[in-house]
Amino acid sequence: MNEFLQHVKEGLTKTPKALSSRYFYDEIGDKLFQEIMQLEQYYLPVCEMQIIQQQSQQMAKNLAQVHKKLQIIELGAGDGSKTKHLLNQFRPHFDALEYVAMDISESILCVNKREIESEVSGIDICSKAGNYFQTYKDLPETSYGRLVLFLGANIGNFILDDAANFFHFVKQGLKENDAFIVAFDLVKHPRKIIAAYDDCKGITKAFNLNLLSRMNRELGADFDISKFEHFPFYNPACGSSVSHIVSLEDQIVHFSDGFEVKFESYETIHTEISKKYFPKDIKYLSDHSGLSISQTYCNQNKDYALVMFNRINE
Ligand code: AVI
Repeated sequence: MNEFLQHVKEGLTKTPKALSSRYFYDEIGDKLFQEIMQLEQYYLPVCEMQIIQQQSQQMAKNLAQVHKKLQIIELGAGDGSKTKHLLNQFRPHFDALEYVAMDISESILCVNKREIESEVSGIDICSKAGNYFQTYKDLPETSYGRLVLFLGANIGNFILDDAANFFHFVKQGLKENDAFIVAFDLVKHPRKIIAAYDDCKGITKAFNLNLLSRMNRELGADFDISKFEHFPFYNPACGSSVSHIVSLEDQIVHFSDGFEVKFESYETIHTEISKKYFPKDIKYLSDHSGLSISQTYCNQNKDYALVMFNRINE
């Protein structure tokens, strides 16, 4: 059975219903996400860009003390619009630089390649489309030092224990002195967070509801999108911003293979977690993975951080 269909059947028959946010990213979802990244209310890219522009030199200098040649692997690379700035600042510090972009979306990797090739010179570029749990595992050994990048606050799309397992997984591909840089959206005023996931233009709503349209397009479902609502909320006690799709009435949705799903009024599908981090959560990831925190690079507001973890001798 098609992987998406299998996931949908499992997710829509359990209680409460849930689908993974990784299925947001078809071609339409990729475009909507690029629009989200331009929104003023979606503050994350601006925070990250500020750190990349002002502190990439320092990151490169720190890494150049231990590696002359560097392979940079970016997991969930997206369109490369921020990474190109980082690569340009890294380039002069190394004898050789290789960039490997990994993303589930083949179409966004094409954008990434175009962007990096046209704006960064003197580096080797390669892209690997697919689930990065697979593509990262399949990477050949390298004599270069390795830096794994996980930007865009993508780590927030894992619950904390899954994030710890992910750290453990990344560590398997690192040798001594290799590094892992992770972008964390830190806890901040709850209203600012809520606004980022419930923007006035309704782009985030369209992004969330595209999951229903995608099931219509790819699985022959008959979701009537107007009978569902986008509903995000934020729990400041644990830093979890979660998004749901709410059914506005009792209804049955049919799929082309005969599968049917019944929704009661106001029943929800959980579609995404976007966790905001407390410092203790970052320490938890370090403690549970054995990757040590070597540097923290913050934006001016100190509410977004790129943290460098290192694999040290055990
Ligand atoms: C990709 N990820 C880090 C985004 C986030 O903030 O969780 C996806 C997103 N969802 C709604 N807006 C943006």
